[in-house]
Amino acid sequence: MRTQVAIIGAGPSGLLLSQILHRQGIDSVILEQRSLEYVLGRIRAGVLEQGAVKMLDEAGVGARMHREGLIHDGTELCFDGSRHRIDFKALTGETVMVYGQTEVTRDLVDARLAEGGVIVYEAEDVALHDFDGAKPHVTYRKDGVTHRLDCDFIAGCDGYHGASRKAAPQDVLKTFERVYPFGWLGILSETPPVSHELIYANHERGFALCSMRSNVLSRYYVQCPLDDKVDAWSDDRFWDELRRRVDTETAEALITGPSIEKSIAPLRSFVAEPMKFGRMFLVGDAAHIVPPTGAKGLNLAASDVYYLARAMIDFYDNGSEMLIERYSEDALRRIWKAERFSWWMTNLLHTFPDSSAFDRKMQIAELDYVTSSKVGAAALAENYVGLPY
Ligand code: RFL
Ligand code: PHB
Repeated sequence: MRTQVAIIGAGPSGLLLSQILHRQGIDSVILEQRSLEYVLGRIRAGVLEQGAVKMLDEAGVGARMHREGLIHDGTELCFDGSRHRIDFKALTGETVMVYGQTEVTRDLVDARLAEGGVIVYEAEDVALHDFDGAKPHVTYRKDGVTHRLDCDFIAGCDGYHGASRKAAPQDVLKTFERVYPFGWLGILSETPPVSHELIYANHERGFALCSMRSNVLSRYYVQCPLDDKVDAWSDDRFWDELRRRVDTETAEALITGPSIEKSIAPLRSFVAEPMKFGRMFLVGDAAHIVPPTGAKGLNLAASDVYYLARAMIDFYDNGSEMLIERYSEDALRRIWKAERFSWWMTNLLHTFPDSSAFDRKMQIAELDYVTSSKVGAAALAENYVGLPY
């Protein structure tokens, strides 16, 4: 089999890249190690920046998002027992869109399949070859048979644990990492959200977040020790802990119900440099991870796709390799700023096991500054709605 771009991974970055290239007449094949049901079962990100919304529109998959997504003009920070609003719209002129990653993925899969796109699910032992030259290829096994896919470029969109980053020459690859000493325990429940905007709460017992997927589906998180087991958290224990970490009004307004999903995610900051190795590119989580506090993971995947699709379109339309050569540099400039913001939000809002009474006072002083100074609030808002591409 031959294609122009071999894409490893059918998560949001692989699907979005394939769809945008297709609309510009560039052919791709996606190889995904899991099944479609497995990919759609993962509950992950929930907040889209305007840049990501624009990318989905340009990919021709924005209709349902605009119908069902919730536009948020601001968010609330809760500390010392009260809530303080950050007005994104007034501070930056921009808003964010609450629309789950599962829905984004579903819309992209539907579009790819409707337009004749090839996604090979349950592709095993995907291996990348010869990307240091002009004729790369990928091999994989499907139903016990080994296949070969020849291509011009390989896009490694296969997430943090994928094969692409591992295939990069390890003497060239540099990695930067911070592992945080806690996780987020998240639940999804078929209850109306407690507030029409997200509430990020700093509390000495640990961080909490009130989020949502729709007007009838809520997503809540509490910070928990890394070694906690999901089974140790009954729904009642979760709701009690959440109530203790938010202000009284929010705690009293909270409508609880049985959880329909419950999981613990570790928090990590990670960047791999460079993101280009000859004719192979790393995209999205394959190259970088952010802690979810700034809601940047999925949005960074979209901006990587923007830079890579632009470069490939320029290559096929004009024969120019200039943007291809610059992909890593262009993408990393934006990535490091999102890494900084996510790290800053994480430090501001979480309780660290070794933090002192002084550290706690610093957090409260900074939260007070951010919520009472227009400049402080604007810096948070500008980063949250997303820096320009
Ligand atoms: P994905 O979504 O991980 O997709 C990668 C795809 O590649 C497949 N794959 C392979 N395919 C073929 N061969 C191999 N060897 C392969 N290895 C892996 C995988 O099965 C998968 O389908 O990466 P992508 O597309 O770059 O998208 C990135 C986003 O998914 C990610 O940034 C966010 O979901 C991060 N994230 C969150 N971001 C937020 O903004 N807000 C959140 O609340 C949030 N929660 C989360 C998250 C990520 C989590 N992970 C990675 C465990 C919660 C979790 C639990
Ligand atoms: C979510 O709804 O899952 C969500 C929202 C905002 C975040 C992280 C996760 O910062």
